[in-house]
Amino acid sequence: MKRRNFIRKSSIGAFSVLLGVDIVYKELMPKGYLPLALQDTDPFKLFQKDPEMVVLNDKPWNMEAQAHLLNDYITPNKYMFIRNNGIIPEQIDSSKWTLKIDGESVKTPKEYSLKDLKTKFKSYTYQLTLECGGNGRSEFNPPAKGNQWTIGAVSCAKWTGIRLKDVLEDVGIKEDAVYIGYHGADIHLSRNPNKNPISRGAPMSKALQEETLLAFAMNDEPIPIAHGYPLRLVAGGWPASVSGKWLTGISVRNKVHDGEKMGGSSYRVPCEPVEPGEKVADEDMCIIESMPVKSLITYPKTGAIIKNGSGLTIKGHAWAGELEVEELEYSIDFGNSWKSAQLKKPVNRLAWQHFDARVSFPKTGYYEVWARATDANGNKQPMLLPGWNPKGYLNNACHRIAVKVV
Ligand SMILES: Nc1nc2c(c(=O)[nH]1)N[C@H]1C(S)=C(S)[C@@H](COP(=O)(O)O)O[C@H]1N2
Ligand SMILES: [Mo]
Repeated sequence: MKRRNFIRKSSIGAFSVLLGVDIVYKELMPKGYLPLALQDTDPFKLFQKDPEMVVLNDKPWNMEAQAHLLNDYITPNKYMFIRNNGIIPEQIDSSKWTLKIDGESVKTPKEYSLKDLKTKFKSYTYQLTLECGGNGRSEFNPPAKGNQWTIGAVSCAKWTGIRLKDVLEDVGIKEDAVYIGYHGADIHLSRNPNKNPISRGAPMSKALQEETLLAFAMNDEPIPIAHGYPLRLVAGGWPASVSGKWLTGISVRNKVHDGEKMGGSSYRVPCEPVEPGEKVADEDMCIIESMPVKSLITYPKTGAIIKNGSGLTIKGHAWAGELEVEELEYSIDFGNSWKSAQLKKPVNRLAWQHFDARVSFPKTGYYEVWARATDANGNKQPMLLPGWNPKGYLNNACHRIAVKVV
């Protein structure tokens, strides 16, 4: 890791952005002095993330949770994965922040200040599941390039903001609108100002949903810097790459948005299943929309030791993109037989659902507990790996934990 280089290249202003606060007395610091928080430590972890979060890359910053850290119904800031494609904006002045709505399919482009957005439109709060399309990538074979996410690139925080649909209505959109694309203030890794790290989007049907927000708060506080302060598009249930951070613009398009990471194998999978390792032509790739049914056992932590005869209560969450999860089953015999867990309804559409079950084990020994969710259309999670695809997206295999009964 070349953290030192990263720090030397940045300015004190950028440090403050990373820390989320101003460095008081910065003008009194000896020349060339590097504050402790910016030396060998990772600024996200020191004040914002739990030390148990796993850093996958620091250029750009990417970190994931471990299953047992995600036990809360509402994911707290410190356990939320970070996925950045570029460099976090180095100067953020929320008093000057604007959102521009433009594109072929708006009648007249319009620009709003943050204050306009907050005062002109009604606010809503929803808990929304955000899962990176590449969550679970590390299991694919042949291996797929990219962050080697295991299971921790998923969160379900509480987001507060205004409806994108209310803003689009205020601007006035044309009948030929088919897609929206977002623009963020982050910086390309090459620092070339003409390049965008990412600019993705979604069809109008998703853009106009009640739960699709322009959010300014997460878990009742301003959105943390790493998660898109001061404004973020949040589209729950779809690959989290649709939820643009540090949002400066939305383009309403008369065709499928063609921004960075909308084409090739980015967030796209073969429309029909292929052999592992097979080359797939561009026109045979389809954009990922709703995420597949999935679940996570968040209690106990894998490796738990249980006293014989005492039994165990397992806990976790299940989610299924646009759909509700209908059933959650668990198995202690490697998937030979399954029992139903208790599954709660979601607090709102697109929020994950909690489950728990009282598990008993027949005798001492090693066991694995597997969880399998079924969505409202009857789709079940595969027990092991689902279909291979070039970038290793959509791994919704059953989550498993190991336990020893002694
Ligand atoms: N502007 C911008 N928005 C972005 C990204 C990014 O790099 N830049 N990454 C996307 C991807 S791929 C994911 S998975 C989510 C991660 O959100 P989080 O870091 O808040 O968990 O943000 C999405 N929005
Ligand atoms: Mo992602």
